[in-house]
Amino acid sequence: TVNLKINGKNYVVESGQTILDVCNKLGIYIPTLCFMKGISEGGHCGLCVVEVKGARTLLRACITEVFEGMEVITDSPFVRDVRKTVFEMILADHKVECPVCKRDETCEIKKVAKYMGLPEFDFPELCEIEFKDNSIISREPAKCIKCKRCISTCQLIPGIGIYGFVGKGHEATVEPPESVSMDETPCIVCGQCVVRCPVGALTERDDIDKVLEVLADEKKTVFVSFAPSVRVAIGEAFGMEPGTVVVGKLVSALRKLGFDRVYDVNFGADLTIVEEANELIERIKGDKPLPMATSCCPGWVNFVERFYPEFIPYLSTCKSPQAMLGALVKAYMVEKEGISKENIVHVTVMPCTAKKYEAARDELAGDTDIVLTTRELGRLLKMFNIDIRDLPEDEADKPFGEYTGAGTIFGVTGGVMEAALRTAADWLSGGSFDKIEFESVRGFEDLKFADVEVGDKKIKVAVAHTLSAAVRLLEMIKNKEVDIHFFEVMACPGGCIGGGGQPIPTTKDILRKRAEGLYSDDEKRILRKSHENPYIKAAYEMFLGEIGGEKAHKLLHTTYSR
Ligand code: HC1
Ligand code: SF4
Repeated sequence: TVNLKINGKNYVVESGQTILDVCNKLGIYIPTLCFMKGISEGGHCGLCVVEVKGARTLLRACITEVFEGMEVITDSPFVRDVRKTVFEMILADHKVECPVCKRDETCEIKKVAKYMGLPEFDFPELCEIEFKDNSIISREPAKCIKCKRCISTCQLIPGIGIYGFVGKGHEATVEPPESVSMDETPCIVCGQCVVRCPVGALTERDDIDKVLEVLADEKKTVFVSFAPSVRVAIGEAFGMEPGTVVVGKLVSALRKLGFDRVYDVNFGADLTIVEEANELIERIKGDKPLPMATSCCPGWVNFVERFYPEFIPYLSTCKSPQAMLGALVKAYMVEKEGISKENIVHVTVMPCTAKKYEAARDELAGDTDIVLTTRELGRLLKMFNIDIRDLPEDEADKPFGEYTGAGTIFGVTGGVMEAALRTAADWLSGGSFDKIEFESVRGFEDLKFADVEVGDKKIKVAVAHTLSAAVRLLEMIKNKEVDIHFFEVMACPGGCIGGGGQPIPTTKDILRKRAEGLYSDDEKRILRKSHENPYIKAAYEMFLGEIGGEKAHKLLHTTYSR
């Protein structure tokens, strides 16, 4: 430990930490626009300067380690003055359009501006860059403050490295190579850069207008469905505690917006499990390639198609829950209700930017028409002054709004695996498998292995989240260092609870709370195994025929490309 003084008070703290680390833990605010623990710790923005007794200049708190006897002043007229100049320079590079900026109150520049109070600012000339890239991951270079967070995020989380600096000095911008649009890069659209951007320079393509258009069109029957992890995150957009399960209020909110039917992607997740567990058992018994990989995360599917195409045969052919639900509901409405297909619209609310990409895939054409992220739904509700906190609990429409606990845990890493094991183990043991919770696939370790004994059989599985962990697993499989039947990959840290479309910020603590929310939703359900969902059973009996049969295959399975 070291003894030091901060703002005149004595503290004893662990050695080896920076001043910023120590102050963050003590709750002493030091502004910064580039620092992000584990991602960007390099001292780029210059806002975190502090006075250290004996030093000839101000020092950056993010890169200066504490030492015995150190005396630090984090805020003084001099420190403020320097920070003000630094902030003016940052603003000079930033297109200020706060009233219409998507980042709204989550913008980190606004937080710093609040700290600055309302001093006389030399308001800089507005940045003149006009270019805007309207890809699914939209870039607005005029707002970029060159903090480098996106550069390191893309290197560390998906492990790709799309972004770099183009140009020099004041003229430099952060771009994909040769300044192509994001759609032309091998970006897998996970959106992790978006949730780490401190400002509105990286956002998701905004599809709110498309939703308003179909809701206003009387010819259209518009059904909406929302993903597992949206129910534990959307509350945050309204100041609720992360992880609060707001499924009933969310249903009310969507009805208020005017959707004709409100369904639940969790039903789609239950359906996916029934098909996927069946596919796994067929693969174990038959001669199709093993291990089988989950295929519900489009960030992961994009990654396999772009970087590991030799693994395409291992991907489950099951469509994702989003696509399965869309395909089933549309076919059902056409066949049973006589509505013509072109007048049915499926809108989804997803924690995920890559789901926008998935919806546009040729192989899944028509299953999903418009995808909104959790954040976009938050903005849409605010446009109509709908505050989720004030709404009563309501129930989703039957039959496609009913779900089991297995469906809901899809939203957290290990959840798809656990849901699949609940069903596969039951089937392999002839319906006598009592265990519901599979602790061995839970938790935030980025790569986990587990063996599940079912009678005299053993199912060997692995779970990875973040693609850098997935790459380690793929290399082990290639080198025959592991022997497994089935593995789950989710591109985002923590799975979809940490998706690129979720409310900002997403910290480790927030991830933990969202995960707890999903597990508590699971625990409260009477039915916790997908194949026990009575409406899933009815869907097969009345409409789909056999699990894994011809009609199920036509509607619920897909192929991959590239
Ligand atoms: Fe996910 Fe899924 S869990 S992929 O993370 O399989 O997006 O929440 O909706 O489709 O169910 C996302 C979440 C989501 C699908 C399901
Ligand atoms: Fe999307 Fe979830 Fe995959 Fe992230 S983990 S890319 S949020 S599906």
